[in-house]
Amino acid sequence: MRSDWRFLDEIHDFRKLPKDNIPEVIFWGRSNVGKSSLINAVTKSKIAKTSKSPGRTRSLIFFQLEKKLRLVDFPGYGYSKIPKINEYKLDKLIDEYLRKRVNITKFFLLIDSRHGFKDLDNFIIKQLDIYFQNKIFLIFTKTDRLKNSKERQLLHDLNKRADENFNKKFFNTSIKEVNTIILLKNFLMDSL
Ligand SMILES: Nc1nc2c(ncn2[C@@H]2O[C@H](COP(=O)(O)OP(=O)(O)OP(=O)(O)O)[C@@H](O)[C@H]2O)c(=O)[nH]1
Ligand SMILES: [Mg+2]
Repeated sequence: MRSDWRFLDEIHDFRKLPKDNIPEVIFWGRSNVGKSSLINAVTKSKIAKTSKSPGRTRSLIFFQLEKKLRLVDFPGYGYSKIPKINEYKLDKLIDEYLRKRVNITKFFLLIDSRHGFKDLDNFIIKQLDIYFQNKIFLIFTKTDRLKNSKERQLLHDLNKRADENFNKKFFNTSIKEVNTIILLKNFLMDSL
């Protein structure tokens, strides 16, 4: 099936955001957690730029399905090697987007299934919860990299925490396991 997703825009300035109210779904999480890769997987395309090294996405990048739905590829957090002056501008843009954007419908927060929740993840979930409580969903990424039963147990523990501590619906994904992507995609399409 042909994918009708396309790159829409790369935004560095709040005033340049798309003016319409098409629903927006955000992908956020630490640098290198797999946000851009997951966007490519669910859109069955290569519209998002991915990289082996962290800090690839440094703006808000919008992808759009017809006039129905947008995905927003967020810059990763927790990567310290980026000049502070650039990061200040980016933080301001993210802050303003989160405070003022009215058409945010879902918020996917990605956690690397091998590394679990870090302090910054916990902090961000808590902050987002204030405004977006029912719109936040957790995604544990790169599950193909869990090699033994001990590592699978860690994922089980993370799932339990997502449910019991954070009270969030969650997904376990691997861009190499198509069934995990289909589940996420179906859920995403419910935003339509
Ligand atoms: N094995 C495996 N590797 C993955 C998976 N998802 C992403 N990766 C790899 O992880 C690396 C980072 O992926 P990106 O999608 O660029 O990560 P990102 O979160 O967009 O990173 P930033 O834009 O820097 O914040 C790349 O080398 C991907 O190929 C997965 O499900 N399994
Ligand atoms: Mg990226």
